[in-house]
Amino acid sequence: SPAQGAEAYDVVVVGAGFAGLYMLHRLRGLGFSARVFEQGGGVGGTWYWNRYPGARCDVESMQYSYSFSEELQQEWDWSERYAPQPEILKYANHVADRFDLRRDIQFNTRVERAVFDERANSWSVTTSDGRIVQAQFVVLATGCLSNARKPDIKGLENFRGAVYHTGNWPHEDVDFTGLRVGLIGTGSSGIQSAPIIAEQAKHLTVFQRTANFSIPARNAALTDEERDAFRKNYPEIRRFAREVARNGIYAEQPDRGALDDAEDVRRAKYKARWDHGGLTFMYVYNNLGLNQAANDTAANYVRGKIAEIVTDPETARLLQPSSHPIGTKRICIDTDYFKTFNRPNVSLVDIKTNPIEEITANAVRVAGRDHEVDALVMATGFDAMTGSVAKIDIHGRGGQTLNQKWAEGPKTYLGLMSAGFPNLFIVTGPGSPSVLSNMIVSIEQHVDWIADSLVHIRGQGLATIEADGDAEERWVAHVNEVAHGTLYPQANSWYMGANIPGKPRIFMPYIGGVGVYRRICDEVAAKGYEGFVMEAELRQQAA
Ligand code: NA7
Repeated sequence: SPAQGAEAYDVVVVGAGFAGLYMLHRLRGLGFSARVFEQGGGVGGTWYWNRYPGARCDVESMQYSYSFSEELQQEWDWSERYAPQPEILKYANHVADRFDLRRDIQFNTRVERAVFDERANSWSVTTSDGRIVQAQFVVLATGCLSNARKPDIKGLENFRGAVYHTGNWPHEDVDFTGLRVGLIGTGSSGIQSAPIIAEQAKHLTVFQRTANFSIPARNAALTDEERDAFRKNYPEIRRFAREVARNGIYAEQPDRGALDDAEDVRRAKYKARWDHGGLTFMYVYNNLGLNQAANDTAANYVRGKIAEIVTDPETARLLQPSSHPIGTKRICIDTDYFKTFNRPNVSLVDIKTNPIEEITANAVRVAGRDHEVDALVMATGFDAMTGSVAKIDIHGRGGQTLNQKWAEGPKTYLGLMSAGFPNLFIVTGPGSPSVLSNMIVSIEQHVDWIADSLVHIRGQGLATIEADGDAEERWVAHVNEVAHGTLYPQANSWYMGANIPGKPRIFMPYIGGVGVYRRICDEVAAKGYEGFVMEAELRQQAA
């Protein structure tokens, strides 16, 4: 038990995004005392920070929502097929209010350090306001795309205009009217924001390192009929998303491979999905992620579309992705992205062939030419999946830090725990489907699993739960093996840590599918938490 007088909780939760909010709600319902620390000034996590123009979820709103409360899912009205960031943030705030969560959340507070006390079997958690609190358990609900990364580009500090990062956007309105804007990065954030910035700015120059595949969203207002269709069928939709769909999204599942259809049939199917819009483009066939020739058919279809949309042939050529199979970098979902390059005030600069030489006071220099800009938007992504965990100085058994242990890449058992770090859970950590799935489906599954395990521990009067080292090794090998049976590791993606110089190249998420993964987690629990070590007594005290 913690030192007399110290502030103590059963559980400290780090982060008040969708994972932290639901974790807190479950813990309360089970009678655990809990405290959430959140670095932002409000709830919502990634949706609190990513306020850039055009920010939107690429999972449809009726599915990118909690399922744990029937009243909530019946009563909340999503306005569009793909919810814009302000509406998702409003939803997160609604959930916080509706379930009275705020009183246990401390905002504007970072967790800086967490040290496991092997004698007390509890964590000492140091926060940025200089306090230390004790907790038997710590849950890292720190998010997968939450540590925005501004790259080190030579001369950036000399730039005299404003520099923004999409993942850390100001709360006040940013007005680009009359300005020449430079946009660096063409992942989802760059692709979503470019068309909107282009409408406002005097000129937009997009600096592209890797051309990306993007599918039209076909976003539209949701009708009452569409909302009702979901609401009536939610039990089946949610069951399917959890148990059947590989990525936690209810959609028609492919039953054949791309090469099983004749060319004209295949094109007709791609066209139908292109016209329908959204992520389901990739579910036309079941082998696009597995077979290069199959993948080429989809990739070529999209390249053809880009060539049709973009009028200038050289720009069209540059915008056609060639460096990776379609889908092996997160596919983008856009509204008028490619069309934007037909505007007279938009230009594309290839920084693959000739990388940015330097940024000067008022320009981005590429191949000896200065592209003058008044403002810069960095859409350069995140230190994904591990970045926010790594920022916390976590000490487990024997004083080992998690950063030391993960120096060659993250190691977890089921993405939930890491050996040597007892009573420390991660929600949607590396080694779980996380970013390859509808995050809310994965968050709910992890939070429920963690909640159940805590009830088990309390019921049995146990002191600790910890991943067994051998079980962890086997899981890491399995995650790796499944990934290497696919085309995914071919891309220099953030799934691979490839966007961060020096980060180990490991395919981080588990690609076996959310249904398979859920069954594995459930079986592990049913077998008395197989692969986890649980102790009633204090290991070190006996020694
Ligand atoms: P992403 O998908 O990581 O995209 C970042 C983009 O920035 C990508 O085009 C990168 O090119 C580019 N980038 C990164 N560093 C540099 C440097 N140093 N110079 C030039 N260009 C650079 O981040 P997003 O925010 O768009 O999206 C993240 C996820 O959020 C997304 O996948 C959805 O799941 C939601 P690269 O491809 O590395 O060559």
